[in-house]
Formats: sequence, structure tokens, C-alpha cells
Amino acid sequence: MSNIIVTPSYRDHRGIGLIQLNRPNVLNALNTETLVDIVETLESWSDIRAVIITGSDKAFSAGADIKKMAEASAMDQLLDQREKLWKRFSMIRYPIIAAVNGFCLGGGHELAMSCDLIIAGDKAKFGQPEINIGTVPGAGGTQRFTKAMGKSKAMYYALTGEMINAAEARELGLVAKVVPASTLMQETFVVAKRIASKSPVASSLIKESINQSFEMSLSQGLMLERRNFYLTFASDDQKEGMNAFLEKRTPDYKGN
Ligand code: DAK
Repeated sequence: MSNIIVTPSYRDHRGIGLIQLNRPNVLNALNTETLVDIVETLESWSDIRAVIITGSDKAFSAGADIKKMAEASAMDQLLDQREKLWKRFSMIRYPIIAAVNGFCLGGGHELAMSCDLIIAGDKAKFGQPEINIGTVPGAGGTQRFTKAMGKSKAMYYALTGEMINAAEARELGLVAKVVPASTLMQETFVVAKRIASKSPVASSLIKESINQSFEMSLSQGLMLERRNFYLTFASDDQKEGMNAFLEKRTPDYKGN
């Protein structure tokens, strides 16, 4: 059985790629092979405008594969290629949406937080439970968690390992939208379709500017934002968008 199920341009949703984690026996635990499959798939797509990553009704992902990790040495961990894979994931230019039902824990939660936005079913449960198994988050849990919700809450959840329900996750700013669990994919496609109808040039520059806001001072971030604004004027999409507005028609973006 393959680790992921890949559907480019799912059904009639042109330009939207779907990746579904497919390790049901271990609640979609992430081993290195699964990360390789995800990253290589994302890198192989060129005509995609938005991607949805999802799991099953029971679990988006319960984190890194504990069976694989239990006997690993520090050197095994250091030499594993996962670190590079997470970096490659962060270099993907088009928007990636995590559609989360069920458990979204540890490395699974870090994968969801590494996506550009999270849409959650109302039964979803998030958390960094590494403390329960004698270790610590290793793929951004302490960092992205803290940036999303501030120090005190991040400390609370990372130190207790307590799970966060969907409503709390929305209040904390971890997720963009909570929808009924049974309509998660339908609702996520509505959002993905809306994103896919916009200029891919503009959406990749917005993605870059917002993600860089975590790395830069305000003045550096504002400078990057202005440069990206100017850069859109080198694209046909900017001309198309503004002319379509003036001509009172729907724009047809080509992505260049
Ligand atoms: N790994 C392997 N197997 C897992 C798993 C996991 N993370 N989570 C669940 N499973 C397996 C269970 O062992 C069980 O297998 P069988 O016994 O049926 O063979 C099956 O999935 C169903 O699980 P449960 O029977 O436990 O189901 P429940 O509904 O009772 O409980 C649960 C669901 C999600 C609460 C529970 O399974 C659980 O607590 N799972 C572990 C969650 C966890 O601790 N996650 C954090 C793992 S550490 C890094 C990158 C990433 C990471 C670190 C470094 N670098 C780049 C450096 C990430 C680390 C982690 O994520």
C-alpha cells in the first residue's frame, strides 16, 4: 500500500492537487518514506495552483512513527534526511492547505502548521504530545506553536501534552476555519478553488511575504512586501487582473 494517495486536479477541480496520507494502521504516522513521497509529489507539480493535504476521518496524522523512532540513536536521527525534507517542503511556492479531521499530533501537527493554512473539522484534535513519550518537538512544534499562540499557551500545551480541540484551535489562531467534520473536504475545496482562481504569481508572492514575516524585522518585511508588489507589475497576471476589473469581466490568469 502506498503511503499517500495523490490526485492532481481532483475531479473537476482544475489546478488543485490533493495528497491524502494513507497509513491507516498507524493513524497516518509519518515515516521518512512518507515525507519523501509528499515532498517529491509537491515538487513534481508545475501546473497546480493550490494543494490540499489531508488524512482520514480518524487522523490527519498522529505524528512521527514511534515504532521507527523507539530504538533510534541520536546519530540515526542526525543523519536521517527528514530535516532536509522539511526544508524542501517550506520551499514550495504554491499555497498548501491542511484539511484536518481527527488527531493532528506531534510531527503531524508540525506538518499541518508548515502548510499555509489549516481548515479543521469540528472534531479535530491538535497537540504536541512529545513530552508524553520522553522527547520534545523536532520539526517546528516549539517555534510555530509559540508564534501562533504566544509563550504561555505554547508552554502549557507543550509541557502538558494536552490536546487542543478545534474550537480552541480557532480561538488560538492555529486554524483559519472550523467546519462540520462531515463537510471538511467539500468546504476545503471551496477555499482551494477560490485560491486557484487568483493569479498564481500573486499568491506565491503573498505566501513568501507572509512566511518571511516570521523571519524578518518589520522594516525588512515591509521592504520585501513592496518589492513583491512591484514584481507583480512584471507579470501578465497583473495586467489581466486590472484590465478585467476595468472591463467588468472575470480575469483569466495564466500564471505568468
Ligand atoms: N507512531 C506509530 N504508530 C502509531 C502512532 C505513531 N505516532 N500513533 C498511533 N499509532 C498506532 C498505534 O500504535 C496503534 O497501533 P496497533 O496497536 O493497532 O498496532 C494504532 O496506531 C491505533 O492507535 P491507538 O490504538 O493508540 O488509537 P487510540 O484512538 O486509542 O489513540 C492517539 C489515538 C493518537 C491518542 C494515540 O495513538 C497516540 O497517543 N499516539 C501517539 C501520538 C504521539 O505521541 N505523537 C508524537 C510522536 S513524536 C523531526 C521531525 C518530526 C518529529 C521529530 C523530529 N525532525 C525533522 C528532527 C516528530 C516527532 C513526533 O511526532
